Amino acid sequence: MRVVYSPRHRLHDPGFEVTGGERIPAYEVVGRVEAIREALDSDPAFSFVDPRAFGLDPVRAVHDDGLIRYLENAWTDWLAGGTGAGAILPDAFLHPALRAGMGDAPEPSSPCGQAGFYCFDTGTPIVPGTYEATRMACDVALTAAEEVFGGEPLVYALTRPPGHHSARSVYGGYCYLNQAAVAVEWLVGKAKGTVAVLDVDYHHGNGTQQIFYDRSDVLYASLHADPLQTYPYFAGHADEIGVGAGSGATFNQPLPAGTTDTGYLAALDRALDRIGEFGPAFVVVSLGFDTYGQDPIGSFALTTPVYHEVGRRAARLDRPLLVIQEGGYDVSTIGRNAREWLRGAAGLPSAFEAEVAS
Ligand code: OKP
Ligand code: ZN
Repeated sequence: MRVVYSPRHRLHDPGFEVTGGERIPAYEVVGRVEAIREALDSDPAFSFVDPRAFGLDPVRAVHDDGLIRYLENAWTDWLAGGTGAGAILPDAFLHPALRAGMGDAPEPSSPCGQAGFYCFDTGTPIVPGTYEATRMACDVALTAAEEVFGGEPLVYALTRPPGHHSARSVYGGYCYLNQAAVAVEWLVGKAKGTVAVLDVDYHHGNGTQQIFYDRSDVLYASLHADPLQTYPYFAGHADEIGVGAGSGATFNQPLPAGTTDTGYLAALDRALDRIGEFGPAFVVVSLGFDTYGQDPIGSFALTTPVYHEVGRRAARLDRPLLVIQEGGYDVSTIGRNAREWLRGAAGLPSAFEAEVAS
């Protein structure tokens, strides 16, 4: 199985986030993707491929030009603004109620104001290499999409930062550009057919949902922690089903804290049934391992063997699978969990069970 990977994800490494009123060490670290790379590198079932450059057009197809321009220039403008801070985080947000009944606010020229105009949380700092890394994540996902379009049945885009929280014109949730959405839109254009997204990250992919909410040619199906209790808080409810032509093409299953392998697989089967009925030309998986029982920010109780089974069931859709890495923050287990998922999807036996038995 081909794995598209670039070491340039390392350019993005803020080192901290602000969560619940505290400045804490970042969960979204370089070591996450490096742990996965090492786990796959030791297994001859996986071969690594370098990304190719696709330029900005596929990114422009899903993101607002203002957001792209902001991410490209944010660091230079921040330095010119002279605050001296080593990372960009907003100090005010464009909360919709602030302008209720008053129409749209113009984009500020102040670097801090711009950050609040384009960002929705305090967990997603911009540092000097952020734009290059998020652009690279798009090229990695697009290269994997091209391989799948060319006939590969299963390709893995080993990306960070993640992307599924970034919407058409706003970023957040450790995400900047939404590489899964970029790849989906590219595949829709190439295939002149439909694409389904299976989002199995612990968090709801509010960005991907928003980008395709009115679209009948992209089904978004997600299993995630209940947004009433869990980030991103404001999207991912079961009654969000899409709008207009896209009505019925969004399928959310919020799951309770403590969700076990059994409960998870039952929800997965409902999502897979929906995808099967939709009959897409391609399936794009937003893959997260923050559903794992030991994940430091998740509340589910999944075990390593279930990832092999989830991959196996996704492959039973019998559609080409483009798998894109999103979250998962337990660096000590993310490598083996990813290897299990992908081996399951490839129809290969579990490597973990063999290791436990020996
Ligand atoms: C990105 B991905 C909870 C804070 C949550 C942001 C989480 C972003 C997850 N106290 N912070 O979906 O894995
Ligand atoms: Zn997540």
